[in-house]
Amino acid sequence: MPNHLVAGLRARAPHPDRRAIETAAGRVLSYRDLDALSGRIARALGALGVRPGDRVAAQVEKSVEALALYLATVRAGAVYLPLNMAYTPGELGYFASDAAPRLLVVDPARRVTLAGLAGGEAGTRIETLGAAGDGTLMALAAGEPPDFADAERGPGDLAAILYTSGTTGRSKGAMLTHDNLLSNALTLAELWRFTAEDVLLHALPVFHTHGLFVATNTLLAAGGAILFLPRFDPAEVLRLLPRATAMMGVPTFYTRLLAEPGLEAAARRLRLVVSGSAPLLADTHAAFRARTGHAILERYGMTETNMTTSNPYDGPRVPGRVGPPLPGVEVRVVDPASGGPLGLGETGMVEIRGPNVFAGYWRNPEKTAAEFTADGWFVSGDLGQFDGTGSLAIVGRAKDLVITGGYNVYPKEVEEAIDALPGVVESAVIGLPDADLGEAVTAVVVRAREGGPDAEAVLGALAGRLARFKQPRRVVFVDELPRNAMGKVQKAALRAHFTP
Ligand code: MLC
Ligand code: AMP
Repeated sequence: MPNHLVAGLRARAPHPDRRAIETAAGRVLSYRDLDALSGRIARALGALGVRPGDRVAAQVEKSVEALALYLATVRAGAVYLPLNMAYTPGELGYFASDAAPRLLVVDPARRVTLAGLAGGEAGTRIETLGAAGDGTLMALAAGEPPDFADAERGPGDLAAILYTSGTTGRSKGAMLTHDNLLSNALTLAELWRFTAEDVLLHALPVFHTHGLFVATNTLLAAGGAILFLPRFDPAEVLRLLPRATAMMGVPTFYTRLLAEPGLEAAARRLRLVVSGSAPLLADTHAAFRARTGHAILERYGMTETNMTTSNPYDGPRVPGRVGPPLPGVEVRVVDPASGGPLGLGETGMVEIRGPNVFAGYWRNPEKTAAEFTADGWFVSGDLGQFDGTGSLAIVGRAKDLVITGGYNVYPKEVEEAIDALPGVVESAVIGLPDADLGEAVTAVVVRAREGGPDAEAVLGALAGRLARFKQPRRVVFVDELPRNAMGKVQKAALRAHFTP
């Protein structure tokens, strides 16, 4: 048995001399180089005691080595668990205890702070990897030979666990199989016409589905090249865009690029511009088209399902719609109360079934059971509506979620942190429209009559406890929260009231 994901990605591998990755600083790795790098790391993982099925967690800066660590983990038959660099040590402690990784790879600057996470149920070891490819893991890998026999793994074996914030405040690990990732990569490569001639500008983080799987796996599956930027920086994107044939991003990338005078010239060689992870405003779509001639192709996905729908490559890319289901993927819209099917134009819960849908939440069968219907459909928590052409629109969310700059923030987690402060009676966290981030995290707080904190004190107390992107941009105070007859806080009313 081969290694399902790696063998599948290699099936259309170009000549080993072809470019796989080029960094913004001009470092070039061919497919052969990338193979050798991930091979050395895979051997190092083995030397560190990582066995098939073990979890390898990584909270590291974006680098070629970080990407190679992902590939090495999968080649070794282990399960990759990437973590946002913005997570605080407290947040990281939860992931480490829940996932029980055999190995935790961290930035060299954090080794001392995070040393307490070693040991535990899986005997977690800690190694380091820095932005420049430095650190103890690479020192070990450098001493290993480049060839590595990939561990045998079947379609249903786990390749990765990605944590998504939970409505109850605790993150859940979405278990993604080899075939979840491979089937999606092959489908997208074909649908979006990626070939070995393509060069993808990659400015997304590599700890989420979008940057790690949609951008990376799809390009590797097609044998194309990745132009790898350490982060999204508009000036750097404009400098490198003329060399790319395609780019992928969250809507904030495109609104920020529209503020750049050189956009038209830089975008001339592109054949495809993809947006996802959050709703793309019709205005952004129109402005980008007017400036560059490109109709941004919007697609819809989730950590649990990878990509589910996409606007067509040929044919109309309708602003505000995310397109029909991908080939092999089924989507239905149902009445959230009865579960019964709804007709065209009717808004209801989006449910998804197909090879893209994850295997469940890590060590959490109750949550898994709660989010699947009896007949095996995943309940997305998004509200959608089909039109007569079979194209889906995401028109809202049933789940209480804020998406800021493409990052998800579950209000409950922030509310719990605010409610714990002395002098706070209760709070409600909402997302308000924001021209840059799509939605901005906003805290609506009820204080005790005396001795309650001011906005600065609330923000000061959250700093260091919650990742920066979860911290409110604005704190407002009210005498009481609006509630419905059931006593539930009416967040829609709060949003309406505070939207400028
Ligand atoms: C950074 N900050 C954010 C933020 N990103 N705050 C709220 N929301 C965000 N998204 C903080 C910074 O820490 C900083 O704090 C301050 O805001 C200003 O930072 P900035 O320099 O303006 O932000 P920047 O670093 O440029 O980041 C913005 C961004 C980035 C949009 C480029 O957030 C990003 O790369 N987002 C992509 C997210 C993503 O990949 N999502 C895919 C999920 S997968 P301070 O303290 O310095 O002021 C998924 C499935 C699917 O959803 O369908 O794809
Ligand atoms: P995540 O859990 O980080 O993977 O975020 C997934 C969520 O992002 C989905 O459930 C949607 O709410 C949202 N999302 C992703 N793509 C789109 C899109 N094109 N339009 C609207 N919402 C989207």
